[in-house]
Amino acid sequence: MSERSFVMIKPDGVAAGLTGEIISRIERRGLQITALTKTVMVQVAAEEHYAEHRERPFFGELVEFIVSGPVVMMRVEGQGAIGALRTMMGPTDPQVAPPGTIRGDFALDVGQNVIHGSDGPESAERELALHFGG
Ligand code: IDP
Ligand code: MG
Repeated sequence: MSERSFVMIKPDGVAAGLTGEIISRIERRGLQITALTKTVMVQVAAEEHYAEHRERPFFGELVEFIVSGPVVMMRVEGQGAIGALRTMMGPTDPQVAPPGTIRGDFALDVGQNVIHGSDGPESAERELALHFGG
């Protein structure tokens, strides 16, 4: 079944020059990028994006990091896109992310783990509405 996901290359990934590599992996997997923009996210959008983590001790640091530089935001569509992208990203903590995953290949720190991808259909629709208006 075709799904839509919201994917974001975080400021560390953009700064490390990984935009092309990550877009290439998504395309080569057979997924469609149907919207794409490079921008510096405003504070309120970052807070809303990570609203589920508002009470976590790392929330302030997380929002500060996300607005610290340009990000590349995408709407990605295709069969099982949400799960396929989460598998390609690897686990949240790059220390346990296997080689071959984006986080396992390009990150070391849980706070700077290169990429975001929606964790389910509801968060995907919420995030796409927030950042792309749908
Ligand atoms: P996810 O990005 O794999 O979906 P979430 O649990 O939704 O992971 O957490 C959102 C983001 O918050 C993570 O990608 C990571 O950058 C950051 N984060 C999660 N846990 C920690 C932590 O324990 N310390 C610092 N940052 C964290
Ligand atoms: Mg998440």
